[in-house]
Amino acid sequence: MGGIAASAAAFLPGCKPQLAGVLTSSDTHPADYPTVQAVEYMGKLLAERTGGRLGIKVYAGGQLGSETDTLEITSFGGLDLNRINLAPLNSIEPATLPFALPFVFDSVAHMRRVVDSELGDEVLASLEPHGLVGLVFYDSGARHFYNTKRPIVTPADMVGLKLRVPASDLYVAMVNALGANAVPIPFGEVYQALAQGVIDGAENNWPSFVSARHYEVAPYFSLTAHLLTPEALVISKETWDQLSPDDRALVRLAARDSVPFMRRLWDARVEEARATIIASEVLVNSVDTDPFAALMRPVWDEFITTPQQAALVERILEMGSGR
Ligand code: GTR
Repeated sequence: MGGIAASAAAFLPGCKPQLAGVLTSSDTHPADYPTVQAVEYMGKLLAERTGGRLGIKVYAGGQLGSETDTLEITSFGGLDLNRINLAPLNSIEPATLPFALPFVFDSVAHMRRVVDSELGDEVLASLEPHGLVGLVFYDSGARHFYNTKRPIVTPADMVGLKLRVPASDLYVAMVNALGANAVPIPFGEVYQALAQGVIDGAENNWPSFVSARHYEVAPYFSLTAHLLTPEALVISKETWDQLSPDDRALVRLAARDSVPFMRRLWDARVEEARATIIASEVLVNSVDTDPFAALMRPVWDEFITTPQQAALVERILEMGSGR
C-alpha cells in the first residue's frame, strides 16, 4: 500500500527526485467489473507513457475493506487511488450532495453532460481539503430497488421494508421518506444479509445486482431509477504532492482517457446484466416514478442547505432535458 510512498525514488544527483512506483487502488467490485477494468486500463496507459516508471495495481473485490474505510485510508496516504461511490464522499464534502440527490438527473446522458462540464471539475476540486484529489467520474447507471417480499409499484409497497443503503445520511433519509426502514451496511455484506433475512432488500444498478449475486436471493426488481449518481475516482493528496507536475498531468490525462473506455464497457455491461436478469426467475416491474420523486422534495430541502449547493442543483437541472 502507499505504493508510490513506499517505492524508492529513483533520481540523479542534483536533479529533482523522480518518484517511481506502482500506485495502489481499491475497488469494492470484482476484477471483471467496468470500474476495475477502467482503472487497470488507466494504469496500462500510465505505464506505456512513462516507460513503466508508473503503473497501477487494483485491489478488487473489496479486499482492502469497505468504501468508508478505504476512503479514510486514502485520505491519509495509506492507499494511492480509490474508486468509490459518491455516498461515502457525501458525508465529508457537501458539494458532492447535489450529484447524489434522488431524481436530480433525468437520464444517463444528462448525468454525463453534467460531469463532463466544468461542474464536474468543481465537484472533483471540492475534495482537496479532505486529503483527496478528484480525478474523474465514472458511470454507475440507474439504481433501482429490489427485495425479497413483493414488487414495488407505488411508494406504499415500500412501507415496512428493511432496505440496505450505503453509509450515507442522504440515502438513509431517501429510503425513510419513501416509507421503508433504511439499514446502512457495507456493500460486501449485502448478499449475506439478504440471504439470512436480516434485510428485505436493497437498491443498486443492473450490473451490481448481477455481479454481487443479489438477484439469486432477491427476486423482485422494480425499475424506480431513483438515483443516477456517478462514481468517483480519487487519488490521495499525499501521493499527489509527491508527484512531479509532469507526472500529475500524466495521471490526470490517463484518468480522463479511461472515461470513454469505461463508458463503452459500462453500456455493454448494463445490457449483459439486464439480459441475465430477464432470463432468470427475477420478476422485473416498471414503475411510474412521479409519486416517488414527489416524496423526495423534503429530502432535497433537508440536504441542500447552502447557497453553493443550491446553485449547483440549479445548474444541474438547467442541463437536463426538462422532463
Ligand atoms: C455500486 C457502486 C459501489 C458501491 C455499491 C454500494 O453501484 O459501484 O461503489 O458503492 O454500489 O451500493 O455500496
